[in-house]
Amino acid sequence: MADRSRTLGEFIIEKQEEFKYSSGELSRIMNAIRLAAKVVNYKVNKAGLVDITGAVGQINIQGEDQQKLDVYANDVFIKTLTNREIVCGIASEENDDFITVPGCDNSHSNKYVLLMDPLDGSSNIDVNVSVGTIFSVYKRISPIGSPVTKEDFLQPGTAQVAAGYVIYGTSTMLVYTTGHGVNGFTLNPAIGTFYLSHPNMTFAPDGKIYSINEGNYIHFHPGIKNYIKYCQSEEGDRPYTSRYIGSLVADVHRNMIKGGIYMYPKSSKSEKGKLRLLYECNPMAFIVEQAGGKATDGVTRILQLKPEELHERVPFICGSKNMVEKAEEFIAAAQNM
Ligand code: P6P
Repeated sequence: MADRSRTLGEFIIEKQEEFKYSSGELSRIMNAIRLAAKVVNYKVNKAGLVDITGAVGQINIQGEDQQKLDVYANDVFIKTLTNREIVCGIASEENDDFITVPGCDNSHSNKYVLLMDPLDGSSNIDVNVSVGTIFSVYKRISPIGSPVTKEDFLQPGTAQVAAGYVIYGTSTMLVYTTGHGVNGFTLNPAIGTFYLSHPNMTFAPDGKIYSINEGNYIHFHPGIKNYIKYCQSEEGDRPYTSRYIGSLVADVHRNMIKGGIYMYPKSSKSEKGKLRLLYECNPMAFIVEQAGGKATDGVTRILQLKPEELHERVPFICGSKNMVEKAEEFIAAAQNM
């Protein structure tokens, strides 16, 4: 039974020695994320009451309508991390280029960069469905004290030192890993404290839930179509249940707790899929693997992909190991036909 009296702050202190290279900076990053998550949570929960839902009339680099809460969440996380001078640079889904934290080129010796999707699933905001924040942390590769470079952000997912998400749902949770398993903390809104509610989260090797936008069925490649039909067939423990929230964090979180597979594959509509490698797929893949699951682009392990651009998209399949491997089998079989 979880020791629900342990707070996130206490957990971070207890686990301090597990943070690679850390002289307390990674703990300070987690503390900054904890604060920003509470601030964003407050606004997300009030979204229906104040004029903060709906689009701001701007288009972000993804060509998507920027929702007001997107912009607000982006500002909150950037300000919180910048004011505390704990990272050298930040890359965000909402910003065309990376941000160099002032002073990073001389006045402080910060050694981490952070990448984030400040509010994933924002199309769900106006219909009161769960949304999330996704973050990924790397140690910079450029010399400390010099200006942060694009290469600091274009590292393979295997180099991540921490990754996590916040899910703003029926309750607000912060789930993260530093490479020593996955732990989930639930916010008690009455006192503004996150408590350890889901220690050592793990994916069951099998599950009975498949998550994919079947509205794109006619555009999927044969391997994915064949796997979907496999999920729907009357054999063994099938048919599986189809569940798709349209919010990556919510779909993966549910699958981690109940077992299942999430897929946003490539298709004739988008040969690279939709999800972004650096601040959606890599952090979620790190978490999924640390929880004993698997994450691939259908052929290659996500964490081994070498990024070329900040906002590049990749096909993404993750979840219960045996389900992901079965999907990979169907993809390989179709390619060999
Ligand atoms: P579609 C949200 O926009 C997102 O990036 C993920 O959170 C979600 O899983 C996916 O896109 C939904 O995309 O095309 O199915 O609406």
